[in-house]
Amino acid sequence: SWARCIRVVHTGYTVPLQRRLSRLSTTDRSGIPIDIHPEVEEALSSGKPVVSLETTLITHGLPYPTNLETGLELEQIVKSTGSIPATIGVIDGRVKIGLEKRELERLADPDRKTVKLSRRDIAPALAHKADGGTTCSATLIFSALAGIKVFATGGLGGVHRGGEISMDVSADLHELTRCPVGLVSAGVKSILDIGRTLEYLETLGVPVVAYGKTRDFPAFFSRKSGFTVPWNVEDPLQAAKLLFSQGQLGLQNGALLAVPIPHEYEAKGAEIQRLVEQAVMESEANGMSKRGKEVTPWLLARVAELTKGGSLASNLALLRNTASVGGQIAVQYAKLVN
Ligand code: PSU
Ligand code: MN
Repeated sequence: SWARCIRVVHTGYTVPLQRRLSRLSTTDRSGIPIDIHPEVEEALSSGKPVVSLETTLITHGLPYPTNLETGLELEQIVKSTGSIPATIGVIDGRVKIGLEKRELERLADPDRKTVKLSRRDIAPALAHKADGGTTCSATLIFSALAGIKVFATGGLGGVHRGGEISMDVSADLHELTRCPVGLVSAGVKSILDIGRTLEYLETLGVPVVAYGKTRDFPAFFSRKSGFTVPWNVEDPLQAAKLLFSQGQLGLQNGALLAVPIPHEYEAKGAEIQRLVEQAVMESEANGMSKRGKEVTPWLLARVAELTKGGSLASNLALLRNTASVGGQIAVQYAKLVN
């Protein structure tokens, strides 16, 4: 019936999806190269809250061993909210929804070759039996496939500075039009053109929602970017309701929930931003800005260097914060569904 179709679309946890999940997890029989961690599968099939986490941050975003420690810590933070974490990545050409500790260690190992995977890279990486870290775009895809409704990370990709000429626009943005997932982040990275990123999200029809009693769109290291957005949600329940009604209407897009970095890091934000500008200028002078998917990791590493690790502390703080907020939203979402 129509009502039932709607329910299937918006819960993501009802019969057809169950069937899809079980097909995916019996990979030996079906040959589909996805493994869902038993803990995640149990949570999904019993309607428990689940939050996905990405791995490009581990493979290309943070230095070793902070990357590994952070990956493990974010899982613990999600757990402490009552949600089940599902860290997503690619190991030996198989998509993993929920990683074992040794798999996370393998992705975090700087001596191993891992690739950065956005949508276009997924199938080639699988064909090559590669290991890879999933960007927001790839993580959104696999979250949607598994029926995970909330995904927490640091910063969404976006329109790069000069993107109107270079057309360097992250695949993350389009992915939010086809994955019904709430992406919880501290906005977009301040290495980007934030104004154009917001314009593009508007064109794509993706809700951009500030989290808290503010309409300021955060800029990763700072609580304010100078841009405001038309909507905010004040608490996890309101965020969950937004995602829930999007699903009830059968809208297939996701939403960006922008959570500002904790207040304590605000003062440092301005100083970091100055060095972000320097890093962006350097990338234009040395040609890095024209090197496709290498640009973002290069800029993040350069900013960490210029700030003598100061940006790293802020990055970790905002990641912990979004993992916690994501966990709380997923808990409320599960209550709405069940
Ligand atoms: N923000 C960070 N660290 C990161 C990223 C974002 O603080 O590592 C990653 C995310 O995985 C995001 C990706 O999806 O960078 C965007 O890369 P690009 O700009 O090449 O699309
Ligand atoms: Mn790019």
